[in-house]
This record gives sequence, structure tokens and C-alpha cells, in this order.
Amino acid sequence: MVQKIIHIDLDYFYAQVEERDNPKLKGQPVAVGGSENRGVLATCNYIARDYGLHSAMPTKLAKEKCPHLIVLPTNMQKYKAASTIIRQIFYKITPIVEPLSLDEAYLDVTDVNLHQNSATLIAKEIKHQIFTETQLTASAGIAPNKLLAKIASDLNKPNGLYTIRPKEIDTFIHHLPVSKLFGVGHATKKKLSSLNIEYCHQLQKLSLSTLQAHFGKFGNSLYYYCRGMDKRVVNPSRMRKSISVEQTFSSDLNSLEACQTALGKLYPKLLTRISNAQALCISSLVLKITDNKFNKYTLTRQAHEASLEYFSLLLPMIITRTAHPIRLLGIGVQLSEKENKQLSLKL
Ligand code: TTP
Ligand code: CA
Repeated sequence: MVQKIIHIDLDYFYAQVEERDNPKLKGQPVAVGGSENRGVLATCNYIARDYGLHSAMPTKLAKEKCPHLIVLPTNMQKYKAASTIIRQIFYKITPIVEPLSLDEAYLDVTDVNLHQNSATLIAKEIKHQIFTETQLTASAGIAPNKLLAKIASDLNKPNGLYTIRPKEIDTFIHHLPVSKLFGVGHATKKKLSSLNIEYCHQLQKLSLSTLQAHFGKFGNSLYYYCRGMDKRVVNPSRMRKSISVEQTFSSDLNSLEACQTALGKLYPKLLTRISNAQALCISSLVLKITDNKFNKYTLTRQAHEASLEYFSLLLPMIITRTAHPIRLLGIGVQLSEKENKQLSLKL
């Protein structure tokens, strides 16, 4: 039985909400984010993207690239209000909704008896309802699985809609860059490019055992993903248990001071991820390191908020566990199951 999955993703979400609420911003490059003094962009509209601007770019650099950029502070209350309306629209279509963040969700519409069960027409209707009720545009991807639905929603952004039918999968996947596959980040991409692999059809030539040898458990997923296959189901009860960010450094870090500097750069990225997640409570902070001998260490401490001060305090405790330089640093938070409590953030 073929699944019908829709992935919906609002366009330049925070900035679009700001544009909607202040029509004077229309036609101008607009970003939402922190101040020029050490802040980063949460996002920016497509006019600003034409200048090379993107999420997580330091605001100072963004202003250099686009001097007439309008940078607005985040207003989470407004984004959460829009998100609530959007989710209600999803739940009117099906209970099988898996929200990924405030502005993104998967819907399994395999058994939805609307529009003669055409997932494309259902997606059109969802886009239409979102626009009618929030005046915001969304992009939709429609495909037989989560992997392809998410890739498809990105193809005609903004205000896009793209359907991949079962018989189109082979052609579609053939020339897809491997970097588009779920879970392929910077490190995996680099490793694949050292094997001269850039596109899925090249990845398809590697056997399952070769992929497992290079990428461990993820090699198994890669084997199926590069064929456009994905067995993951839309999980309506899925709640994020943790949020983290990590960085592998091009040259190893040799001192606590260097690690503290790296921590200072990672921390704002963690905060933006936390603020974009579903509202749950923080139960602990997690630090992890990998040294240049590939020894891994993790430190977890109970906490109800993510603060740079506490991460900085914990850092020496984990660093001293190894005598070797550090190649990877990660920080994160574990979330408890309790819902409806405010996330506590120290910005
Ligand atoms: P995204 O869906 O990744 O981006 P977007 O909606 O701004 O743009 P598009 O989907 O059209 O490419 O993220 C949704 C919101 O999450 C975004 O509007 C702001 C927030 N966000 C951050 O705060 N920091 C980040 O690094 C990212 C990627 C997103
Ligand atoms: Ca989005």
C-alpha cells in the first residue's frame, strides 16, 4: 500500500509574519534576529536572500552585504499564534500530523477521503486555508514517503507545490545531490565527496556493506534514501526529547579558552533551535566532546533553563576528562514530557 505524505513548510516564517503585520516592509529586504552586536539572523525574506543572506548569519555581516536590510527583533508570541492556527488546519484534515517545528509538519493523508483522495488537491486546500486564515504562504511537498515529501516542499519555494508520484521516483532521485538527503550534513557530504560521490545515482553504486563500513548505522539509511525509499512513518505522538548543536573543528582545539570561544559561538545556534521547537520543559543540559583520538565524553546536568553561564561552568569539567585536543564540541538540552509549560530561556 503506497503512502501519501504531505510536508508543509511556511515560507521565510518569522519574517513573513512581520511583513504581514507591517505592509510598509513589502518589497524591502527584511530579516528577523539579534542585534549587530554578536547577534545572528533567525531568518530573512527572499529579497534579502538575493544578497546571499541566510539563517544563522551574523547580523553584522548581513548588514555589510545588504546595508539597507531591516532587522527586526523576534516576537515569538506572534509566531506561536500563527503556528497554532496552522496546526488546527492540519488536524481538521487528519489526526496523523507530525509537527517538526512551529512552521513545519508532515501529514499522512493516505486514508483521507477528500478531493477523491488526491494528496495534491488536499495540499492545495491546506495552502489555501493557511492563507485565508493567516495571510501567510506555505510550500507543500507531496510524495509517497517523508524523505521525498520534505525534499519536494523545498523545490518551488516560496509559495510552491511539488508532487513526486511513485513512478517518478527513480528519475527524480537520479540527479538529486546527496546533500538533499535527510541526515546528510556537512561532515557526511565531505566524506562522500572524498569518495567522488555528489549525486544519488553515484551513491546507488555503493553496496550496503560498503556504506555501513563508512557510515555505520546511518549507512543503512543512506542505502535506501539514495533510492528514494524511506520506511519512516508519520508519528503523531512524536515529541522531541532533545535539541542540540555540535561542530567539528577544522583544526583541533588545544585550550579551555579556545573551547570557551567555540561554546560562545555554538550557544546562539542552540537558542534559535530551542525557540523554534515545540514548547516543552528543559530538564537538563548536555555537553559532549570528541577528542582527536576519537574518544567521546558526555556530561549531563539537571537544569531548567539553557544559559551560557552554566554551559561555561560545565565546560572545564568535561574538557579535563581528556588529555587530547578537542575535535568536536556539542551542546544541547534534554526536554521533559511535560507540556504547556513555558520554555525558560536566558537570552
Ligand atoms: P525554516 O523553515 O528553516 O526557514 P524559513 O521558514 O525562515 O524559510 P524557508 O522555509 O522559506 O526557507 O525555519 C523556520 C523559522 O525558524 C524561521 O523563520 C526562523 C526560525 N529559525 C531560527 O530561528 N534559526 C535558524 O537557524 C533557522 C534555520 C530557523
Ligand atoms: Ca519554513
